[in-house]
Amino acid sequence: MADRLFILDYGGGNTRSLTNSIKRLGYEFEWVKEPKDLANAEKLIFPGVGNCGQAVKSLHNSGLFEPLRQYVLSGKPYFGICIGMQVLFETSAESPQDKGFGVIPGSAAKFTTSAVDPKRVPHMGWSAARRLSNSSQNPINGVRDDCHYYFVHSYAVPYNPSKLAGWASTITQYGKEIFVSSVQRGSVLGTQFHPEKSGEAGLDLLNSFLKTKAELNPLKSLTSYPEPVDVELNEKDDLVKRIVACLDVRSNDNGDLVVTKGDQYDVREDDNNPESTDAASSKREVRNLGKPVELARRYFSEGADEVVFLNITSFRNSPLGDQPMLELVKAAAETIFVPLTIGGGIRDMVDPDGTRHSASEVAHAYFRSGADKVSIGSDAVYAVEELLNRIKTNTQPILTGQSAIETISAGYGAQAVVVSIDPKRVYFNPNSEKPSEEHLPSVIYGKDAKANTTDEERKLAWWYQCTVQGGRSYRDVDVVQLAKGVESLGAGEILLNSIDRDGSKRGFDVDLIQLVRESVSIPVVASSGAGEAQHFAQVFDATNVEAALGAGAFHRKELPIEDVKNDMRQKGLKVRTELP
Ligand code: 1PR
Repeated sequence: MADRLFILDYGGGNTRSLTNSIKRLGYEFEWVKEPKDLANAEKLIFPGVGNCGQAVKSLHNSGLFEPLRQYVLSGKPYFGICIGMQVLFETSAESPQDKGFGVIPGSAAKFTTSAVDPKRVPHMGWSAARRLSNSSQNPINGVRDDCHYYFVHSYAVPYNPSKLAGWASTITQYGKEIFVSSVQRGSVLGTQFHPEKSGEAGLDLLNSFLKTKAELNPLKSLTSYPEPVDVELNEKDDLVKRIVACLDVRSNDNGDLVVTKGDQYDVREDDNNPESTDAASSKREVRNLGKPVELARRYFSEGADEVVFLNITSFRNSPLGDQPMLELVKAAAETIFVPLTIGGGIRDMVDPDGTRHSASEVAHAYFRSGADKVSIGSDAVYAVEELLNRIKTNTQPILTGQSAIETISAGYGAQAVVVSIDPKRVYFNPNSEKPSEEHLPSVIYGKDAKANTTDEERKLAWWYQCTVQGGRSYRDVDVVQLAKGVESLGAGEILLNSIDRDGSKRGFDVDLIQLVRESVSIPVVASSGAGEAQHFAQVFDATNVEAALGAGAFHRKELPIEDVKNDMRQKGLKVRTELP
């Protein structure tokens, strides 16, 4: 008989991924709704997402803070995930006034970025969790040295050997900082990473916790502490490069949701019979490359590190509650245990009956359906246009806090907000023309361009103009302005597409990727143009970008994800390994 498992949902973010993982492992669970439920819990998981201070405040407001602290002290099996681990410590610099349980000495601090340690914050991606030689071998702790786990956080507890001996179980190096990636003492376990989003390795870890018979190990009865263990900084940190599978989704002419794929954002097939005068035979069908959830499941099983769904049909006639993409995300989250991003239509909306929904409400609906991140396209361009105008006219406050990026980032953390950029090259003759002053930072001269550049292009120069509505409308904003603008508004990551390279299989626009990556300090996902395995290693080597995305070549089964990863391994790039 399995132990009575309870999950504590403080209303933060996406608990659906965790419950889907537990169901996939074949266990039942109950929700902690009020303090008295903790008395019935034989095992407890606290999945924390987003802001530590908000989690602590929620626990106080619901009267759960002290009962939960007593549960942990009692030594009953506890698994704290991300914030659920940080709350075991004394405080977090994220909100020093909101004290944690203080069960473990120490505090979480924000990652630092500097010239000598130019890492991107948040730490968003897959890293190793290296087991300390003095960590206990308790079967409840299934963290493995030979796998990678998914992290998404801006704060972490620095590793202090003497202070944390007996608690720190694994450490992880990010940039030039070594932090505690998991803790365990007796039956109390915590991970900074998200096992419910860490593929089979994460499921295996959850299973170790769930299948190990509950033992009561009151913390005050545990009196022995191992000798502290020092850890040296490695030349390279533990972060691996991410391979992202992207599914552009739209309804076909029969109203079914299909995976489609643009060729320079044109998602319709070539004319079947262009000479024909018969409308039916020359009608250009929406490319149909498969069923969204089925295809996404295939990519998960093939080793995709992340899945992105981009809804390129805004379902204007559907109220928020009936958005077809919500059902799609729910279905995908049931069997895909890596991060899910949903983009397209993340903006203020009005139901057909006139009910208004803020962008934050729209995002909340997707988070509760199982999405980890939302991606904002058009609205981000409009927000940056307004920001640039406020700066130009010195209209205070410069940051109003009203944009979709700002409200969602404030509510769910920067790591939950991706901005999708759809730029188009604007060529000009460098000998006789040039763009307006403000766009000069986004100019590339063909003679200096890197890989994948034609002779014709070498004679020219170009800047990158941003578009909205899927490339249908051009705006007077360039990629550098947009990238810097969305970062200042609170975006946590940039999905950098290229209309020119979309569907071309010519390789990524390396110049664009490098230009944008050097203008921000948040992670960038290279997108558009992948056609061969070597295109991925090429863009990682040329730009050191955190992640690279494929779509058409994956959908048409021309390029297995495993081939991409093998090519990267052969070239010395760090790639996620699944369970051996
Ligand atoms: O403006 O917030 O509603 O968001 C709309 C979203 O839909 C944006 O992320 C925008 O990029 C996307 N989108 C809109 N129209 C299209 C289209 O193709 N007609 N898809 C579209 C853009 C870009 C990538 C693509 C890569 C890789 N797709 O998703 O998959 O270019 O392709 P490849 O590997 O085949 O070369 P909003």
